[in-house]
Amino acid sequence: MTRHTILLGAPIQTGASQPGCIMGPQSLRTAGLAKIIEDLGWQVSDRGDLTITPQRPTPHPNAAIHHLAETRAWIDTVREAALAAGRDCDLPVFMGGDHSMAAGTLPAMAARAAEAGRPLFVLWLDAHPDLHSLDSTESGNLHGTPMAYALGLPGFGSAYPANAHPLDPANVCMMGIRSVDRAEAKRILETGIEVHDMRAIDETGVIAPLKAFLARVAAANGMLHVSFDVDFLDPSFAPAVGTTVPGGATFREAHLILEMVGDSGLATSLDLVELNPFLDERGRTARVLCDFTASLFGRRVLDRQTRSY
Ligand code: 5AB
Ligand code: MN
Ligand code: MN
Ligand code: MN
Repeated sequence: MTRHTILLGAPIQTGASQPGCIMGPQSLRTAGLAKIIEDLGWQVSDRGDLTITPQRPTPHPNAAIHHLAETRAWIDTVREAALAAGRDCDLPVFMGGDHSMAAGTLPAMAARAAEAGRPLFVLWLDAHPDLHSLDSTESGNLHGTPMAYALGLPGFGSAYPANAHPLDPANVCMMGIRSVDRAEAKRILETGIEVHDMRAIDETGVIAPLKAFLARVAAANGMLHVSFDVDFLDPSFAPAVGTTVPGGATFREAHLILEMVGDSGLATSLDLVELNPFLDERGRTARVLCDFTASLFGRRVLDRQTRSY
């Protein structure tokens, strides 16, 4: 049976430190994302881009916070549309937009998993754990908060919507982490989230920890959401991101991770976030992301056309 994916654009940039992510979905479309997935035998529908209406500023006791009202509106809009897309296909692709998008997609995918009576697992590929609450963020950039919110951690008050389907921290696996703020480090210890930072990846490689995680997902008959932040990658080959951190995943590490996830057949949704085309070099980062997405959707070396960046 032909499998079906829905592409959904969420051009959010109010959560990021600098503008540009608003162009993320269009850059992925220009790089040919739909055709690349179609060529792998999937049915692809593009639902276009979501929008929000203008918002009045919302005051918050943490004066550092930027664009709370807009980001909140995006989260509500994304959650609803992501749940609908998730119900309507096998593996929706949510095209950001900055990572605050995941404060909508994660609860939506958790609700979808609950409807199916299955647990949700999350593979988090990022330089950062994004474990700030509204109370703890010092930069005030809300793309640093989606994981804390999705886990149902305190510090959000009523400024974000109530989270009816908090993730189980035992079902989260983070890879690529290399920039962690103090409040985030505390939460990693408190929640016991599995974190493979870049040092651990240097020591063990990606294969063993990823195999173990995928085996847990399979054993639990879990659904698997992959949240892919561009800054997971080393900025030397993926420059189109505002929050570059040196020492990121190599092309080969990232490629292997996405192929292994693809081989497992376990992935049921994907975020592609933080792509800032204003910072790209000749569309290079958008094309890299399309290639990794193709790996997750089943493309293998023998299917591949030679391509250079
Ligand atoms: B991203 C930082 N922790 O809170 C903060 O790119 C960075 O979605 C957040 O992972 C990075 O501003 C958020 C220093
Ligand atoms: Mn992130
Ligand atoms: Mn990041
Ligand atoms: Mn970022």
